[in-house]
Amino acid sequence: NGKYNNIIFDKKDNGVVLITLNRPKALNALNQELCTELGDAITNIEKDETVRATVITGSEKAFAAGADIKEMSSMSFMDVYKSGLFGPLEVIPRARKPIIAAVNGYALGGGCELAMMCDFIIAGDKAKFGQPEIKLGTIPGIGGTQRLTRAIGKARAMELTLTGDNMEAEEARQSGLVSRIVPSEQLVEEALKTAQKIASYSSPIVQLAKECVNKSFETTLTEGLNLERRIFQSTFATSDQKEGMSAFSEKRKASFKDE
Ligand code: CO8
Repeated sequence: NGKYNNIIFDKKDNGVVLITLNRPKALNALNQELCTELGDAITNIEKDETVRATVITGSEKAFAAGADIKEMSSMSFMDVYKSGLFGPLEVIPRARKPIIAAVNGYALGGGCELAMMCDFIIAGDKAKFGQPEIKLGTIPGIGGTQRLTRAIGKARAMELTLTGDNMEAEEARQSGLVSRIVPSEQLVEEALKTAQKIASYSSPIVQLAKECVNKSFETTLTEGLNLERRIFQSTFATSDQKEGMSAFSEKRKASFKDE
């Protein structure tokens, strides 16, 4: 972990990496250094064939309370524009390997947006989500208006964005923002278990499945169905599909080789 100051990078021996945002005094506010480190970590994970799934978490009190307001407050338009503020986080939605957000406590502003960049969110029962930028005289800038609206629908996304109010974990689950809720003290363990399950499958096939689900946000139903069918067919050219189906017939556990 030596090279990171704002995150803890914990590579387990089962193909899973746990990244913990680690600026406790600032409730994990996303400063530029943290974003650069997180981007670097995900870039390395993408290149590392021994990593198959990642969990990003924060602390029990806060996943992340937003972009670092103190760092941003005196910036000019040119500062924000030229620095490409938060650009390093763009590797997260572009990643091919799965990334799970494990959210305890506050996921506000950029924190909510970071969680939504991940493939899915598992939340602790006391998690709170919101886009409070309006209270600061600005608006969400790393996907909040787009991803929250796609996740929970226009009416509630609009209300949350315009009021800056928070949404509790239970509502986040009911509205589809999070996949499920677990007791907060079990959150990280549960997220790691889920990541480990995903990591036990063929990594390239997992990546293809993820690509297809994500495509549903970018294309028409007909095109999405065509892509899915073609990718489904292409899995039959892999040894992992042969292994998975043989293992079922032979009533044994499949041993995937990522081939
Ligand atoms: N930035 C910097 N510092 C923060 C932040 C933040 N977002 N949030 C909390 N902190 C700091 C506090 O200043 C405080 O520091 P100190 O002890 O030095 O005063 C410490 O963390 C603890 O916070 P609180 O004392 O406020 O803790 P509370 O439990 O009383 O309150 C809250 C917790 C409700 C989460 C409160 O801290 C809060 O409202 N935080 C700000 C939430 C917010 O407005 N987030 C949105 C930020 S803007 C944003 O994310 C825009 C992203 C898009 C940018 C795109 C650019 C291209």
